Amino acid sequence: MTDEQSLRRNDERRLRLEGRLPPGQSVTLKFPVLDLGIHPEIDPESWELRVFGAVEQEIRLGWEAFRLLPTRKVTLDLHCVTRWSKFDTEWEGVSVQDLVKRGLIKPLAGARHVVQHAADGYATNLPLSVVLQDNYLLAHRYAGQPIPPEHGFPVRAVIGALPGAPDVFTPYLWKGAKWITSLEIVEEDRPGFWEKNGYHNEACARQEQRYSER
Ligand SMILES: Nc1nc2c(c(=O)[nH]1)N[C@H]1C(S)=C(S)[C@@H](COP(=O)(O)O)O[C@H]1N2
Ligand SMILES: [Mo]
Repeated sequence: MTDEQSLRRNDERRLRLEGRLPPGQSVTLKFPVLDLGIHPEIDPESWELRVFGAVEQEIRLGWEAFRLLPTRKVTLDLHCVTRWSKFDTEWEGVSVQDLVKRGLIKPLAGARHVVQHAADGYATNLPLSVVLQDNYLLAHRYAGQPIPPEHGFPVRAVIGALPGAPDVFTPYLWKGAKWITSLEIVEEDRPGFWEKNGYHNEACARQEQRYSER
């Protein structure tokens, strides 16, 4: 067994004991890249994040405006539906909860869901209540560096488990759009790319909601 393999096995034993390894998952120390195969090259200067739909007023935040927003640093355990989990990943970025609190985003009374759209044509949906949780972030930094291009530069949505907060709902990693360009707030839920293609709409990692029953 190589050093890396034994390190991984020790981690896996510890994380399982700590109750942090969801059923059917195993530990990876690498950071696999999973997507539709298109890696858009985005110039931050021309990037913008649009928030539209069931909101009092549509907003567009360019890179400079985005970078002036308050940020949070969050440590997340990432769970991918393809069965790898990566623990204690460090992200910095903007919390949608903070944007709502500051009145920058004003969801209409009937707003219930959010469709995240990305520059490669990908989309994924989440309940608005989940997007407002502490474990959902519009991240512009990973591990103290700008997000690597293949992981979503300049800004990606990321969602994972908060170590020590097992009761916070945590879906699989596909529920965060890399190269994010807009958040569409909607009243009626609308499935995204994988949700239309057989994956579970809620996607709770702890409950192993991988595929839809339909
Ligand atoms: N824009 C975009 N975001 C995406 C995807 C994609 O194809 N395009 N794939 C999703 C899937 S299926 C997974 S598992 C994660 C993988 O993130 P990673 O490549 O940083 O590991 O990104 C999610 N976000
Ligand atoms: Mo995935």
